[in-house]
Amino acid sequence: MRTPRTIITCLSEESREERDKAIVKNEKTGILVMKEAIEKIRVEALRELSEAKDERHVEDVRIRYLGKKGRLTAVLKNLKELSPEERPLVGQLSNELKKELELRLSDALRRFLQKSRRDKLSEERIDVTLPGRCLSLGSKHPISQVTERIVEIFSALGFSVAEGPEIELDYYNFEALNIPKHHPARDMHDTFYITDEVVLRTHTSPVQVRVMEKHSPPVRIICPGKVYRRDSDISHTPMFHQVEGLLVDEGISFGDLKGVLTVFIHQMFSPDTAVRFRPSFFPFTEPSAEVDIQCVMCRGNGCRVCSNTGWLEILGSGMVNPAVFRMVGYDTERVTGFAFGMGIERIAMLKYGIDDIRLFYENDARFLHQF
Ligand code: 2NL
Repeated sequence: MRTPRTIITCLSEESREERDKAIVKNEKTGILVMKEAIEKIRVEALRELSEAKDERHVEDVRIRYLGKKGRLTAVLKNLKELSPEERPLVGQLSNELKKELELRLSDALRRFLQKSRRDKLSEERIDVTLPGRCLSLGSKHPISQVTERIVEIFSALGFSVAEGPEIELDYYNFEALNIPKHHPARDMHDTFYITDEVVLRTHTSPVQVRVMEKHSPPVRIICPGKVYRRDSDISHTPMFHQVEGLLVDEGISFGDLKGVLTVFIHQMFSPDTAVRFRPSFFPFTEPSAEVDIQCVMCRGNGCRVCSNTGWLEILGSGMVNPAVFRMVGYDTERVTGFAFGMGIERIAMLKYGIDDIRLFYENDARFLHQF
């Protein structure tokens, strides 16, 4: 058990002597008993206070000694039971002790408050030497990067960018492009139908039809954007991106088509890439050609990517079918034009050597940050 190191007294030496004399005088009246009782309260209160662990304990001591039902309060309440001579002496002693205890209690309380404030501050201390947290920056999606590059190349060749709705009328998506009612492309299994007359566009050609309806030739546009088909495997997703191009003017020939697309391929891949035009069929072009490039992986020697042919198909093209021009009111005697279309995912996969189209849509930052 610890005893308090300092004893606070509110009495001067002279008054202490006077009091002791008075106590001796009143010895027979039992005042000594009272003095001892008060001293006992004092010793016990101070001991308890010295053992207090926190503010709550201090408050507890205050209540038990100085509170309404406290031990010292009880002594003061009973003063009236004493004789008139005894009363002032005991009263003085009790008041002294009361003052002393109040002082010690507020002292202890202040010490605990300071300590908890110090503890809180050191808990909250910031280590300014720690390295900062890095902001993780995003990067442009490879599909956006490839789209921007395609737009850049065709812009330099004098093409403008045109955009249009992704939810499209059957008329613009099929009818105006000379795709007849029972063509396989219109099948419920290949197209997302909203209603009988409304579809999710399956290519960006309807944008070109809308531009031709509004503007007379010459027209030089490319139409990048999202398109939708009911397809899903390692090389197909229900939504993908396409760029289509259209050039209409007087005297446009298949030679112009070959020249423009060859320049595009040489700028998109490398100037020494071999290009091949292969006959094909599309309802909206006549004649039509599939465009192949020398395999970018094996440089034409044959590999898994080109199925050992040495060639990769990268776009479809052709001279615009006069039936399409008639739908938009163009004079087929005066103007001719060429058009082409390519899948951006396919171009990006070939350019970066990616073998699964689904990687573009998983949003795995480790994949996306590589481009
Ligand atoms: C492909 C083939 C092609 C077109 C798209 C087109 C647009 C109009 C008129 C005529 Cl308005 N043609 N577009 C022409 C040939 C091919 O795309 O394989 N795309 C991924």
